[in-house]
Amino acid sequence: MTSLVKAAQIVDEAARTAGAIPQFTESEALGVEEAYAIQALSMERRFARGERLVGVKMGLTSRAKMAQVGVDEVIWGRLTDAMRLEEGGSLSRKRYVHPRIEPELAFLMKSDLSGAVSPTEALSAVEAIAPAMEVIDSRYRNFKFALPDVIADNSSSSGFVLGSWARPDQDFSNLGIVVEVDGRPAQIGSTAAILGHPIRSLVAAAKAAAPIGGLKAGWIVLAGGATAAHSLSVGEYVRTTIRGLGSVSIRVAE
Ligand code: OOG
Ligand code: MG
Repeated sequence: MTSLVKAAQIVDEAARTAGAIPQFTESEALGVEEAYAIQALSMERRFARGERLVGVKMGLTSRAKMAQVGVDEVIWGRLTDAMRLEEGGSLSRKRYVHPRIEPELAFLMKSDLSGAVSPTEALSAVEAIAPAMEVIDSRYRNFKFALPDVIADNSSSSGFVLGSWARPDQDFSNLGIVVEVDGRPAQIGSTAAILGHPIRSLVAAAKAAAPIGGLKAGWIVLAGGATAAHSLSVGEYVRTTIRGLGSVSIRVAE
């Protein structure tokens, strides 16, 4: 069996060099706890190269996302400063294996939050919310994986772009979402698709992050894609608008 350290090196190298790898679960048994240990070890390698932890991403928090990848458990991963893309800027297609983009709602934390919390407690720890997009890029061939594989691979997280921050004391339970590609609607949805209300994703994040010390003030939390993800091609201009919160966009360069 591949050691956790070796597996962490494999996923980290795949992410760093944009090379596809076979799924671990194709050739060996891998548990969810071991998978999170691999994720932690692989991210340690990035931190050793100078990247900084800036938050967490929640994944598979909507039916559309679960159906697209055939995994139906909520997962989480780590966000680093190096993964942040400039709003209205561009991403380089060749730095990814087979990138997809998805609409997200981002939380900016005002205070620490950890463990079992209520939606009200979670909301009072939020400084601001923003429309966002996440670039996901499974390091596994054909974007195919089982639950432990995707967890080990930092839950496919590869980049994120944030729109303008807005006050959290507004009703964001059911805001319309449109993802446009070159001006044409590619995905349509609602924030309600995220566990019924995006705040539930923050509740889940506080619980998930408890073993690593919980969510910290200043961190960003991505609530999870509200629609299926869109596969990116060079030249595309993608813009996500969340009704009442504004837009966020990115261009795909070579
Ligand atoms: C897994 C990551 C899921 C989300 O927002 O649901 C995710 C994947 O789709 O590759 O980021
Ligand atoms: Mg996502």
